[in-house]
Amino acid sequence: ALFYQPLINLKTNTIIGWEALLRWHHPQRGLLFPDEFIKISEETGIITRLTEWILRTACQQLKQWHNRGFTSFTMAVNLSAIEFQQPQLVQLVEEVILDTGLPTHSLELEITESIAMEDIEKTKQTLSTLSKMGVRISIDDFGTGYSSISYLRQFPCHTLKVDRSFIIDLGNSESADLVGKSVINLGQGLNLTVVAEGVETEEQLNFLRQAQCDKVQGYWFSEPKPADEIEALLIEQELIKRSHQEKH
Ligand code: G
Ligand code: MN
Repeated sequence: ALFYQPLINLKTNTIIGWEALLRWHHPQRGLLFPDEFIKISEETGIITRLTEWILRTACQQLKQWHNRGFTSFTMAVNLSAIEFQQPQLVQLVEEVILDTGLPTHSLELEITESIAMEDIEKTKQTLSTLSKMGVRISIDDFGTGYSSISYLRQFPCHTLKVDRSFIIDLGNSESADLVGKSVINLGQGLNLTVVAEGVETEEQLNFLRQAQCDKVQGYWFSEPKPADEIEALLIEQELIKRSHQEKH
């Protein structure tokens, strides 16, 4: 199943997009997270069909929300190393975009910095093809893996997602604040949109707002939820938008 977690624009305080997160309703073990089954799906080769299903389902869902009037929503989809390296990835993305009728810039693909750094030339090539199509690229879990800032500068990517380990102590520790602010500056200095992941408290949020972080994501606003539970959030958002329009 796909669950969806909202991304919030810190300037407008509104939902501007979603990240699709994979879950498995296991008959005996309950709800499983990707770290428990992605590896085996790669080893068994199921990953190819899984990737296609994820991309299709996420894009179809986004299209439905676009049809309801939320046309500025984006959808972020995570790619594992093997998924990113699949030779048919670009073709698959093209197909899904065509079939669902989504604007390409509504789709954001997330790869971790470690995946990006595995084969620099290949990464540059794939990212450049996807970027030229209009697809947006996020570097996920930034700050946890091995990465080179000089390469990051050369990649055609658009968004930096700062790992939650940088967020956890914000507002409570001077050194965490200093590092947090520096990472935000670094991302924005590279002309990237900066997303703070794993925002859980008001202190973190206040700090991030002051530090002019672009977007936030985390339990503070909402856990990842199945599509049918998102209805309430959308209604709320619609009401907020309407009351803003009435004021202006
Ligand atoms: O690697 P990536 O950043 O895509 O991982 C997303 C994972 O983080 C999801 O499984 C999601 O459930 C989890 N997550 C989302 N928001 C929060 C949060 O605020 N706190 C914590 N601890 N985990 C979160
Ligand atoms: Mn992610």
